[in-house]
Amino acid sequence: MLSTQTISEHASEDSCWIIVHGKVYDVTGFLDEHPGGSKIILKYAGKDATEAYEPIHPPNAIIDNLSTEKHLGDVDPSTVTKVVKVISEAEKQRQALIAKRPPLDEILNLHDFEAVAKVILPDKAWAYYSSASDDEITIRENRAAYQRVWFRPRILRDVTVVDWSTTILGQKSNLPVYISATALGKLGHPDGELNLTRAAGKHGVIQMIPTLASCSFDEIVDAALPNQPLFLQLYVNRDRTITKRYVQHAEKRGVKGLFITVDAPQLGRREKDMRMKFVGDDAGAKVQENMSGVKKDEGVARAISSFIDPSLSWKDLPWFRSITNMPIILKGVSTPEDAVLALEAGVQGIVLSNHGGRQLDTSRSGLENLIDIVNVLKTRGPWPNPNFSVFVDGGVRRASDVLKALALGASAVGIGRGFLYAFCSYGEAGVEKAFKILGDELEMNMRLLGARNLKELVPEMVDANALQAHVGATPRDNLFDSTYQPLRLAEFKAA
Ligand code: 173
Repeated sequence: MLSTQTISEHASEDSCWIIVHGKVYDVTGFLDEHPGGSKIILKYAGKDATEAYEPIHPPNAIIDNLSTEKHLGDVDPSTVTKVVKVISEAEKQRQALIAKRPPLDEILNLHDFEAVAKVILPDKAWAYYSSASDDEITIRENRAAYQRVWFRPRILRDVTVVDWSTTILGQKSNLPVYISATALGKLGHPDGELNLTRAAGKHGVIQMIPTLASCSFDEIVDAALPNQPLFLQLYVNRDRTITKRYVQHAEKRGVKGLFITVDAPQLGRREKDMRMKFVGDDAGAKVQENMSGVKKDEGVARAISSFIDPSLSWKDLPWFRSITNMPIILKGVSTPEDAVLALEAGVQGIVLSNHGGRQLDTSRSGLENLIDIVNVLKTRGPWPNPNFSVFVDGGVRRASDVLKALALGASAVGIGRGFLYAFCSYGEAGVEKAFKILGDELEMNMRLLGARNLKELVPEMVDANALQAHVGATPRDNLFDSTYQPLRLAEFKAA
């Protein structure tokens, strides 16, 4: 056992020990390999790093990444000075607000979860989750696009019974919606992604596990019911042996689809996240003063994304096919040109996605791209193509959004933030409620639309003529609206 005194003597780049979950690790040789850079570890050199480690890393990350001789043993508890943790005023206020949340039965739609999450989340978490790239034009367009599509409902069709169940990549799903991957769930709730897994299991919904989940992959799979279908979102590592191990482990554990993210060779600049970086973090403030070379302009996401391989290309796809039998889906396709390349490459599907507006700003919405892409795919084989699924995500909050995307040819729709905010604000019960809301909305909208099942949703049920006209949805311009003074008009002379 090691005393805290001994540990604190290893607080430099030459010898860096840290404590995580009561165990001591020598991370000196790992400093340069840490995906988030060495400086962030050095902040905790010689000290307990558990609190900073927890929301960002799966529990086993440090054990798996360090060879056993670097596992130095337990901290001697008799040497630990119990610090009474001072709860900040801001945290006290936050807890008081959590206690005053609206009761769950007053939550009527997915927007409500978002409004509650904004109030009760720590600022850092809200900034990370809600932020999008640059001027945040695409994230707003993702919602606006759905508002430019109008329904053409059919009548007198005996809609007593309506059924919105489906299969997604051959897996039964009670909703034509899957839970899309969002990273770092523990920033927003202590149980992180497990809230989604448990609720999804109870309600027959499919969850896509994120590579950068706060919970470990195995914790998530262990929390699923036997035979509960799960998908995996993959960030491809520069070290392909790591990716291969990860993918093959996932397949062995029963994952039913591999969604390779292809729109993030570099992470977009999410300025709200970047501005939060060191705010309210005393240790961070010191680093900022004392250390040159700390990247002050990196938010949570960018700091931990350096392992992602920007060299990923079409040439890699045969390799993925050779290492797994799971269906392979490319997540982040935006053009008919790439949709055709994906079809020709023999993958099993694509997700029309702009990464929730977090990557290339002013890229178009998945919904708008769906129209062009379906038109081209129709000329390249059977439609719908049972061997090639087209999914859409981004901005989906209402069943009416879901129905519009399905009518225009989507196989199913992904929702990321909608479910994320449901668990941030109400845990697992929030996610269950979100499923219930979507089911109720689907039932009503399908009756009113005259579609008794998802097959009866046809392109003629929507008017998408305005979709490609971006007028009317011109977003606010932050520079002109917030910083510049308004133009002045001619003024009368003072009397
Ligand atoms: O959108 C994201 O924030 C994201 O995909 C990501 C990527 C790398 C690290 C953390 C999150």
